[in-house]
Formats: sequence, structure tokens, C-alpha cells
Amino acid sequence: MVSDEALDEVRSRGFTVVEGFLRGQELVEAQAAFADVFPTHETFFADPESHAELVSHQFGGNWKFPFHSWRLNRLAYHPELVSAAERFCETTDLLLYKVEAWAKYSGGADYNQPPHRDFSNHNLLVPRADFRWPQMTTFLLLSDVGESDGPTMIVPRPVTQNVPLSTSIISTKDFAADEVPLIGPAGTLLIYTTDVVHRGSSMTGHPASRFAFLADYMGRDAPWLGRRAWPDSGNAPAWQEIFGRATPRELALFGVPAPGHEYWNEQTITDVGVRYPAMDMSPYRSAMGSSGPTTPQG
Ligand SMILES: O=C(O)CCC(=O)C(=O)O
Repeated sequence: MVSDEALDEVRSRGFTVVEGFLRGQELVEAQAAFADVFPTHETFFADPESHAELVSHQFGGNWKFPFHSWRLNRLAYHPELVSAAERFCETTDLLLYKVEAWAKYSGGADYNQPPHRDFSNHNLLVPRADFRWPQMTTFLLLSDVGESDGPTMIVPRPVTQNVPLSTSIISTKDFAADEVPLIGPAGTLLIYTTDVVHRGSSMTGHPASRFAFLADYMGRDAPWLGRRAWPDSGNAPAWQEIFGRATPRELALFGVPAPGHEYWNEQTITDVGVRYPAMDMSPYRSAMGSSGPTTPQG
């Protein structure tokens, strides 16, 4: 659960850290889901050479949605993440606009980055300082992260408020003394905005690993914002299971028209049903001819 107070902190400070966002069995399952896709710490360090590509450069272990694991994919639209995004973006008409899973392992790549703001590849323009058309970006830690595990270093927004929003890369280390490391136990969620200065940092421990899942949200009414065009990955087999198991509400987060939208007619319901044989077309069929799209729940 992400409280309204935590979201207010994102508005005032630029970020919030929610410890225990995932806990207990849910966390264990999310970690197992991550291991469907990436080698665990033990597997990697038992034979680093056979996973050399993952550490060939700092984005070597940064993979894009969809993954060949339904249980990992569904983390992107965890109901509490969607709830936080609805409240932060002040709309239920949301798009999930970027999802990545990122495994880092020590001993290969240097994960240090210059301090930067993310908007330059999430926004063709610049963020509005008054938070109109917000984007909610997140890092969900799926491993314990301490100071030596390459934590994200993040600068509270008030510290950089005099650096114009046209600047995405901050070339100096002027704000180093104000950096806060994103450390915490597995299950910790970082929520931040694209105007906040932060950087990836080097892993100073060895052997060390850091596992994170990133899911970013925005309102649908801002085509100058975004990152991934989901149809670009439309031939990935993983979509079959997503369309077979996700609810209409969840599919709408990828841009699929809700039941009742004028896109849905006899032809599209039949043909989409053929494209995704496991998809339940009944909500779309029963809403056909209704007065307009609903925001489906659940
Ligand atoms: O991995 C991290 O800790 C931060 C990465 C980052 O800020 C980026 O790649 O833009």
C-alpha cells in the first residue's frame, strides 16, 4: 500500500521510499518470478563467465517487458501500484508506459552514471514544474540493497530547484553531498518523478547483485510523454498469456480499448479472439453497443 502521504512526499521532495511494499509470500513469489528470467546471485557467481553478456555493459542486464514469465509481467500492474498511479496522476485513464527488469552483478560493468533527470527519454518536451501531466516512475527492489550494492543515488528536488528543467544531465558533482542512497530490504519501492536528479552508482561490494523491477505510469492524455510503444513487441509470445490472463482493466493499461469502446464490434471481437485464443472476449461482447467505454475494475 502506498499512502497518500507518501505520494505527497513525491510531489514535495521528488521521491518517496516505501519499505515493505512487497512482503512475506508475495515478495518470495516476486523474487522467484525474477529468477524465471535472470540468474540468481548464487547461479551467477557460480559461473560468471557463462553469464558474461549480462555484465558486458551497465545495461547488459536491463531487459524490456514483456518477459517470458507471467508472474513477473503481472508485477507491472500490481493493484497497489495501479492505485498509487491513479492517485498520483489523478486519473483512472492511465497508461503503463515503460517496464523493465534490471539485474546488476558486480565484477563486470561499472554501473556509475552521471547525475541526470529521466525526462529526456520519457518526454519530448520538459516536465511542467506545477506537475500538470505527471509521470510516476518506480524502482521495486527485489533484493536487499545496501551501500555497497550499487544503490540509486537520488537528490531531493528542493536542492536542485534552481537548475532549469531544460537540463537533463547534471555535469558537476555539485549535489553529491545531498544524495540519498536508495537502500533497503527486498520489497522496497522507490517512487520518483522524471525531473528528479539521480544516478546509478558503482557496486563497491563483491560478490554483489541488485535486482530491480521498474514500471512507469502516466495519464493517457499526453502523447508527448512515453517510452515504449507496446505494439512494437506485439509478436512476443508473452502477450498470448498476458491477453489470456489479464483483466480488461489491466489490458487497458497497455492501451487496449475498454469494453464498450467503439473499437469493439463483431469483427474486432472475433478477430482479436482468434489472435489471442485464451482471451475472454465476453466482457467486450456484452458491452458492445453500450453507451461508451467503462473503466473496468479488477
Ligand atoms: O539503476 C539505477 O540505480 C539508476 C539507473 C538510472 O537512473 C538510469 O539508467 O537512468
